[in-house]
Amino acid sequence: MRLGARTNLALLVLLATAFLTGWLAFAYGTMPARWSLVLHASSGVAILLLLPWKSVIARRGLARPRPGRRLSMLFSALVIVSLAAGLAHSTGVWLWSGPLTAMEVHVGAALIAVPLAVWHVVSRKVRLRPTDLSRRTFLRGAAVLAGAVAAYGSTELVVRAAGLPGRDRRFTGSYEAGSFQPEAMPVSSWMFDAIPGIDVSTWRLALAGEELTHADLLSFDDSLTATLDCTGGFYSTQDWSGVRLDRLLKGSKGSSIRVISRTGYDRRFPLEEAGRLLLATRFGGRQLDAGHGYPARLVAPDRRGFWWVKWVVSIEVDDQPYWWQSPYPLQ
Ligand code: HEM
Ligand code: HEM
Ligand SMILES: Nc1nc2c(c(=O)[nH]1)N[C@H]1C(S)=C(S)[C@@H](COP(=O)(O)O)O[C@H]1N2
Ligand SMILES: [Mo]
Repeated sequence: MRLGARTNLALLVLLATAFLTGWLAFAYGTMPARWSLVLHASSGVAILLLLPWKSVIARRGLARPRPGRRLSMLFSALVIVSLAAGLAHSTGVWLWSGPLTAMEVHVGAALIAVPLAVWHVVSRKVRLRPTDLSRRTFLRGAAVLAGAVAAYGSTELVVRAAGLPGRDRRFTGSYEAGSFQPEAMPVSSWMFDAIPGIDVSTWRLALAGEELTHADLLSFDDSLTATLDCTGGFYSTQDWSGVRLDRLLKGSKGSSIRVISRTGYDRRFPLEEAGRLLLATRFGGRQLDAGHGYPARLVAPDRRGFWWVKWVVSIEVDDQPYWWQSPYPLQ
């Protein structure tokens, strides 16, 4: 009984940690992503390690004729799908089927599981006693975590020793795809944005009261090599060219830059970053194609793919702080 309460409590902490560190990893295109993922993967593996104990609790629970048992089964299935897809992605044994990547299945199943997890925990009260929060419990918790870090470390060693595709992933966990081969670069979107049909003869870039045509943009030739790292689990490095935003914005005053797509999708950046942002019209020496953001798309080095706004129609500078936006796009 007590063991049951502690197991459930440990699962609660681990589920919350996995969920938060998963999103934290997505917030970075730089090294903090790696540390978030070490914690993430360890808590994920710890959940896996506790499942034999949890199955004893579950069997007991299922024996009671309590309403909502089916929802608990659905919740279990989603957690198992998420765990399996996470491991499939990290080892590389399965990376996609049809339109979905293993990473999308991993995150999608976890997202659908959230309301069920809340319901599961709220409707099944775990009665804690003071002794459950003793030094001993704390030490056991630490032991579970240490075991999980070790288990995660060993999965990484197995991936390398067995030469599984997972050994070639980047520090964000993403796999290389079509680098320096624009025609082989995957096309992706954050959620459901469809590729708009854009006629360049009427397309204009709205820029602080001014309007630029596609031909105006093509007269610039700023270049940089940068890696687009999609949270869907792939990355692709290309030579991009177009125009740097500091050149377009010529000393505009304000605190942030808002880059807006034809589809309505938008992201805000600190104004100081203008010199590192490129509005690209070409990649790999050829024109962008519709899927990759033609006629112009943002290149945001060291930021995850969702910052790389495609089909840009407008760039604004104003006083709103850049962090005053949803941390992840909502469309
Ligand atoms: C990996 C995550 C989890 C899975 C897959 C899972 C699954 C299940 C299943 C299938 C049952 C049996 C059916 C039922 O009683 O509804 C159950 C029972 C239960 N679960 Fe969970 N659960 C998880 C996490 C949690 C957490 C975080 C808590 C609370 C903090 C919790 C508390 C309980 C309780 C109190 C029972 C009832 C046990 C009994 O009646 O003897 N579970 N769980
Ligand atoms: C129920 C919640 C979740 C659980 C239990 C879970 C568990 C896992 C596990 C076991 C792995 C494989 C770890 C390994 O390399 O051995 C993994 C990988 C990963 N998860 Fe999750 N995860 C959850 C939710 C999320 C969410 C919500 C996100 C993002 C928003 C996310 C992002 C990732 C990423 C990027 C990887 C790849 C790490 C790598 O390949 O190095 N996860 N997860
Ligand atoms: N307008 C718009 N731009 C967007 C997105 C979107 O959904 N709509 N998705 C972003 C995401 S999540 C990624 S990973 C990249 C994908 O760029 P690619 O299709 O050139 O690989 O575009 C970004 N720009
Ligand atoms: Mo993405």
